[in-house]
Amino acid sequence: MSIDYTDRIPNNVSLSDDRRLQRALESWQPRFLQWWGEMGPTLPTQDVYLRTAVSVGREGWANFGRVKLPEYRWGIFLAERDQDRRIAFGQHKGKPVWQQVPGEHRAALQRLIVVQGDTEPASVEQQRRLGLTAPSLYDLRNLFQVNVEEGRHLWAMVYLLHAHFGRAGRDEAEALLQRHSGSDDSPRILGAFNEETPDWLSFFMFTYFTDRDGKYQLGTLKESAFDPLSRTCEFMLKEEAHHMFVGTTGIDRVVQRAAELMCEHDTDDVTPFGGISLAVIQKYLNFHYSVSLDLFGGETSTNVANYFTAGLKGRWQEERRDDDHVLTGAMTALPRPEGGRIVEAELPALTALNHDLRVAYIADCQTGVTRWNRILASHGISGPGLYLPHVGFNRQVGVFAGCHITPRGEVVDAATWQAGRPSWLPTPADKAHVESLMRPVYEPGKIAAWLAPPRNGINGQPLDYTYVRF
Ligand code: BYC
Repeated sequence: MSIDYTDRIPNNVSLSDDRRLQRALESWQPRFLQWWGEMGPTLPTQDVYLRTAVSVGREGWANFGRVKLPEYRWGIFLAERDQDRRIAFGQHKGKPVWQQVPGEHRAALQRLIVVQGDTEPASVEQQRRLGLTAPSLYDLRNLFQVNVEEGRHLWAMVYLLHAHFGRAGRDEAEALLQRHSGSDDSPRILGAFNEETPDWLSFFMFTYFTDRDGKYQLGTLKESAFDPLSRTCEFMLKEEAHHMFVGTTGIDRVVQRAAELMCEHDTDDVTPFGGISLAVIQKYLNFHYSVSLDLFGGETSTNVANYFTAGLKGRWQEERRDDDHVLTGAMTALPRPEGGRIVEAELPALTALNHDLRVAYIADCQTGVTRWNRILASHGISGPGLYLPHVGFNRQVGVFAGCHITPRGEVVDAATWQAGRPSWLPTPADKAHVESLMRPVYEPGKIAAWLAPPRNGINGQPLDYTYVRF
């Protein structure tokens, strides 16, 4: 079904057939716009070259054009419905999926949707000042693309809350605009979304590591027996791919520039030459990776076992798994700290599903690291290169919380950990250096000196295209 852009709220869910729902969402819309005005991008612009979905099919979901940011058409888009879709896992496996929320799963589904919804505006809030220091118009445009789509992902969750959870859902939709990233009084729900994203290296790390958690969480919600949630997440995943592209290629470009300066000046410390040294890149990587690992919840969780058994949240690529998809009685091995060592423990697979998802995520994260080391190798830089720190490093959630584990996976005492901290996580001096490089470059085709230019423009446009007009 194509998207109706004549409606105040563009949608492919026949919103005009349900007047009550339409009115409820139309009364939420001005509050969303007010939030966007107050908490969205701070940099004023005339228009931005953006992609907007005009239908969910292959041809229509990526239409490019110049858009005035406050007039972006945030809408409600669900992937096409598969009339024969059946539940793929858990105790209801094989039965038809649900178009309505079953009473007994109301609270749990609402919780999952609220947690997912809360992350979307949080990231816009975290990134709101980055427009003031973009390294090029190309990057600035990518930032705004990510921001408008996170705003649309908020709409996606708010639609589900309004359409399926009655008064409680409407209250939760309000609360999504009232919590704010980093607020003392009403912070965002998950840890990583209360951290700052003060500079573009952090932004690239965030879009590489934290948006990738989004990919994996959305992938599990796409398996949900609650079909509207599944279809919503399926479409969100398409948009999410570009966010991770921004992260992957952003870090590519920072690493490439570091490598060029290392060769040119025959040194590892490229700080005096306006680059970011590999040691600092590694520290930013360590921080964003470990904070993102926390987003998967505890290694053992009865919540996740209940979600799975009830059919609310599946596993990554559930239908490709070669097992019974019910997992009663299945066991799995996972690492945990014990008496100063890290050992493998056998646990019921059902309660270890957060760990299961994290394993797939970690393998995916590793592909970026391999790619960045390949860039270094292509400049003749061998040696240890960049790496993912140990899964227990710097963790606040799960079995490793409270432990002192080095990036290389040694269990150490608190004093040793504190002494090592400045070489593992960004120090005030590292942050000050990165911050000092953050100067806006807004001339078409020009690019800041701390990163390499992108390989290609957006949608076939040249690099010197005016992606943003002021
Ligand atoms: N910070 O049983 P446990 C994205 C809470 S990112 C604070 O171990 P569970 C995006 C937890 O809520 C994807 N609290 O974990 C990316 C629970 O509290 P309650 C977002 C945390 O429930 C970039 C308690 O601790 N989507 O889309 O199995 C830009 C015990 O937890 C944290 C989702 O997360 C934390 N890090 O799993 C934009 C999907 N971790 O319930 C967007 C929906 C845990 O006892 N959420 N807690 O009060 C979920 O599936 C699960 O709630 C979680 C946690 C995976 C988050």
